[in-house]
Amino acid sequence: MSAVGAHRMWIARYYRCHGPNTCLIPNGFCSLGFALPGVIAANLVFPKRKVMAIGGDAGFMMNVQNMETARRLNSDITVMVWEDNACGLIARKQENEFGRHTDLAFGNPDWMQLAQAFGWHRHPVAVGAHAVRESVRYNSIRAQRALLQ
Ligand SMILES: Cc1ncc(C[n+]2csc(CCOP(=O)(O)OP(=O)(O)O)c2C)c(N)n1
Ligand SMILES: [Mg+2]
Repeated sequence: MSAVGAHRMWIARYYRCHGPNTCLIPNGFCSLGFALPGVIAANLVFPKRKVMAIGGDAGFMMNVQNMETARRLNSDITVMVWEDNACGLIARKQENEFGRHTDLAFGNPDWMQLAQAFGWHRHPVAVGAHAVRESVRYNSIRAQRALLQ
């Protein structure tokens, strides 16, 4: 389950689907904040499948309250947040168009405290494809609600 932002471009280009309808990317209206409620819904529809959302920090924070929904529904999900402390895609688009961008930076919460507050497991991911792969594998098996950052 992809959110909307710079990460979406990477998912669309590089994620290898192994079956139809197994990678959902919001197009058209491209609603920011789609991924967390989306992956909770995916887990409700397919409770036995491993489901994961990847999103940016702006989109994740837009619907952060659904961390409580996931806890209440006992969702088995993994959520990876790509943190750049900005609306990255918009900054990039504005730079391409105008050579500069407006004030698109913001601060984030302490992810550890956020995860703890909502009863989630949190895991900082080291840089590199191998580390990311291992972290996703480990957390999707071990943790019921994992927040990877
Ligand atoms: C409801 C809504 N508001 C605004 C937008 C426009 N928009 C598209 S991407 C984006 C920024 C996304 O930032 P983030 O989630 O941090 O992802 P990043 O690009 O930094 O990876 C915004 C504001 C949108 N798609 N949907
Ligand atoms: Mg961002």
